[in-house]
Amino acid sequence: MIYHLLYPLSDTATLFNVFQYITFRSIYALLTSLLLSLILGPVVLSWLGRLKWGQRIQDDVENHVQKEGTPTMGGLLIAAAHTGSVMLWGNWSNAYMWVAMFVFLGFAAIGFLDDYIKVVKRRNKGLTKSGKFLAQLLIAGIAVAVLILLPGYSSKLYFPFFKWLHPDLGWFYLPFSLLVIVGSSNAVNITDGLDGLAIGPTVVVFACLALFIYVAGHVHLADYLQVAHVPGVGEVTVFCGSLLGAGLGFLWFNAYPAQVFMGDVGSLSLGGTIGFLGILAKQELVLVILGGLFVLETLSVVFQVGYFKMTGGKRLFRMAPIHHHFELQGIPEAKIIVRFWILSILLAMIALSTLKLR
Ligand code: 57M
Repeated sequence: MIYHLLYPLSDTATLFNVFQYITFRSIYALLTSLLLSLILGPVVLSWLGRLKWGQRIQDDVENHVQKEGTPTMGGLLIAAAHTGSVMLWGNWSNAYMWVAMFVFLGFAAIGFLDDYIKVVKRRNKGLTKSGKFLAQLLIAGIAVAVLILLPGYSSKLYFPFFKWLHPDLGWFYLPFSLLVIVGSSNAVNITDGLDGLAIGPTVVVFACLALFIYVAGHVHLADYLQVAHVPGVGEVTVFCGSLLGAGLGFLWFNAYPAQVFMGDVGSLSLGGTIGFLGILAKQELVLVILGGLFVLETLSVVFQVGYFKMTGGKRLFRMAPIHHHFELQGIPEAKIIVRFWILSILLAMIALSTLKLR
């Protein structure tokens, strides 16, 4: 809105030219959503508390029992701060921005419904697994179909390290992208089991995705780094900046010991959006490195379940996802969290280095 109101004034005063710059608006989108979440945080927390929308805790990990009743659905705070900031700083005529918003809010709606059934209706299971999965496929499918139909977006798959290799997947790009988006959404959800464990790496990932998307949208930078150029996609950097700010604002309250959990409304929307932004930036494969922490958490569950079935009841880890394994080894929660953050920063650096490696 600010872009549409103030940039036209650059005809009368050149100072207003600054509102056309993506970098400028991304930084202010970040600061706005951060400020919004810090201001709204206490209000949302006491509101969730008054409604008694608190987490019910399974007692299989002993030191989680004390977390009983912690307000959940804090993802609503992220959604409010992010939406407000994007509406203020984004260019409303950019189609990519709207599709990204559709994915974010679509996945948030699925998560909200799941949380609502679990927390408010007090039914343990929430949405059925298949219902949740189908809804995720539907949102992701609509978004990717729109993307493929947009002029300027290609269904080619770009490989890191081998920059000359980019086969066109055609309509096969659709199921491939669905796997990326839905997989990413569920991977972040699985990781969200300790205070700040999901939001910390998510913020790191958004910072890198902002850079990847800016490069993809910039004709000269994309050409220089030999990565895919997607005309118009640079505007989504503002969207990334805003999510980064909203994520940091949420971390303020979710940092150990957490005053609020994000709930599925947060984890599904953030995860789905990470997958979608990776696709927008044409960095689908680099996303495996960038979001490597989420991949490792998911693999720990896959291996745990597989090993359990193969050996007729033996366990590979004390408990999966792997953060529970470390907890049961007696490592303090705060230490596990910070170590996982360190790992996610290292992985992000490796992912960024692919811009220069070939
Ligand atoms: C979400 N939810 C947290 C909170 C958060 C197949 C299997 C791997 C599925 C997995 C599962 O259910 N994952 C989905 C995990 C829960 O957090 C809520 O859920 C939201 C995210 N969806 O925002 O609302 C608990 O996590 C803790 N928490 C924090 N701080 C936070 O900031 O401490 C969350 C956020 C909260 C709180 O205690 O209540 C969760 O872990 O339940 N299942 C599991 O993760 C279970 N693992 C398991 O059963 N492993 C088996 C097999 C199936 C692989 C095995 O190893 O043998 C664990 N779940 C729990 N305890 N609660 C087991 C231990």
